[in-house]
Amino acid sequence: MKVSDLFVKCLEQEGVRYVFGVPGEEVEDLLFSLASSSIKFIPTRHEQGAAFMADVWGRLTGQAGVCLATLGPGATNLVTGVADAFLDKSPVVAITGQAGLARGQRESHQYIDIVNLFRPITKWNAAVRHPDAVPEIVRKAFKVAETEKPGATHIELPEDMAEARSDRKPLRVIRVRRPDPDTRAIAYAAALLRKARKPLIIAGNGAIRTQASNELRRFVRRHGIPVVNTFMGQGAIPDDSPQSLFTIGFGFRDLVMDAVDQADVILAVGYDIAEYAPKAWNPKMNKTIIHIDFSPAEPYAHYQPAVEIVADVAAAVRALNRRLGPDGCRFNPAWYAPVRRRMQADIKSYDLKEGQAFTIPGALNILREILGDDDLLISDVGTHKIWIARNFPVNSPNGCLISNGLASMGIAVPGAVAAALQNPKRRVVAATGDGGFMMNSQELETAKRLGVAFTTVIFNDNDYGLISWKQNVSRGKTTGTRLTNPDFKAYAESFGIKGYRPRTLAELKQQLRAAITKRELAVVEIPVDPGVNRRLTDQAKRKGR
Ligand SMILES: Cc1ncc(C[n+]2csc(CCOP(=O)(O)OP(=O)(O)O)c2C)c(N)n1
Repeated sequence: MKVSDLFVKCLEQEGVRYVFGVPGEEVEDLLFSLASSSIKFIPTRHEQGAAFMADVWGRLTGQAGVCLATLGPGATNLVTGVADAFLDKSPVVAITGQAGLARGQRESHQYIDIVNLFRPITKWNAAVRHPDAVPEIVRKAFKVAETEKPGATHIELPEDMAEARSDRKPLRVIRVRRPDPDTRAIAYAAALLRKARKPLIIAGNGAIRTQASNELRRFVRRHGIPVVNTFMGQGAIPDDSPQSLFTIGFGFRDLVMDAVDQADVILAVGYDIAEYAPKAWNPKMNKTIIHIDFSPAEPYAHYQPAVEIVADVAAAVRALNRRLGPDGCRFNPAWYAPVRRRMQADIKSYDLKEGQAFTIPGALNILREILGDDDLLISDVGTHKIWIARNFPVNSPNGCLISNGLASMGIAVPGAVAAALQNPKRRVVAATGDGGFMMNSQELETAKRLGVAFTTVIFNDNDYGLISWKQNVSRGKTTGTRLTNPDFKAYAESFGIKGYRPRTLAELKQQLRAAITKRELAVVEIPVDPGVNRRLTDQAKRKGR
């Protein structure tokens, strides 16, 4: 069989449904093999869009999303999305073409060393150097990408290999059982929690994968321990439960720190230090830390666990729950209730009033009312990401996706394409700044062509707002951030997509609802007043947080 056909058979064996990418001459064989398979190749308008689609697909399904690019510029365009998957722990397999082996030794048209380029941003990568190696290489790429902690892998398929022949078959795919937690580690962790006066759970990215969030919910309900989520751990327990203290991870001392400061024992569940450095919540290095994760803790001065439970997160939480028994914790659960009340009142205080300029947190309160718990908000990166993490309560795992490892702008629109494709029944909103929107807005055409439906909400401040916010805090002035923008409504309409630009509060409410409930592609431009940002950080400073 032709190697490109064998390669695609291996992808089918892995359960791949879509390959996102941009074609090129060097991937021609692969494209034609895909065309005669059960897998759909989705041409995107930029390889970065393809990589972000694969990234979000992987995050939502736990199965590797696949992106494809040609050699040279195609591969370099994939880099940001692949790096995002790498740091955000999202399973992705990136495939790139390459020139035939006969010309790799000299300077040559579009030839760069892609394998070395991708090495630092992948868990594993390899080039196909022998036709018979394809089944093992493809299996390994998927296995490594999907094994905890998930991430990106990369395969290079040179054009001469793609047209060679092999009689090999795809390898079998079997689920790897993850290790059970060590009983002595569980006993020690339980003893620490029994003695704790103010225990607190930090739920990270790993707490929303697999069954972990179900187990965590049971654990929290039984023991009453409060939970803070990292940006990527949102929804690990529902924010409407009395134990939720919403989100940590801000670059300033927010209300949540009133609880974090008091906590004596921290139970870190699936927490990734790439997301939020422990120095921020353990500055004096005096907290007792229990680490539960799929892998051992990264050596870090401010994160030296008293015990590390390295196992399947769900199994570890379940075992700890059993070990503690029904009344294993003896702390007074009233300690954190006032913090939660203050946080809830604060979110409500941003409700917009007629005549007032629109703000991001005000618009988020409206969005929260429109979207159900099982719908999905995908955040881009900017001011709005901070507000979404802080002011948008999430009640289901993956109810809100935020890129917070690499934290790359431009993910929301392509991410929404993948999410809408993955579950057409769920309502999806891509929330973005004007800066991030313009980085990958071309993927609206991909969405239109695919016939998927989602709403893009652009918070427009004609500025790289988060950078201005930070510059203003540190220097009292800004530079290099101001932008001008196209007419976003007309821009959307030029794609054949419904565009909205509300001017009054009544219009904002009505147009957001119309856009989201109509189940069609829509773009809503919300002009926003950035003054609210500065007030938040000033207020945090004044309170000495
Ligand atoms: C690809 C990429 N480039 C640059 C940055 C640095 N950065 C972080 S936020 C931001 C500004 C975002 O502006 P915009 O999308 O308009 O959102 P806003 O902050 O105004 O809500 C920049 C430039 C980044 N995170 N990602």
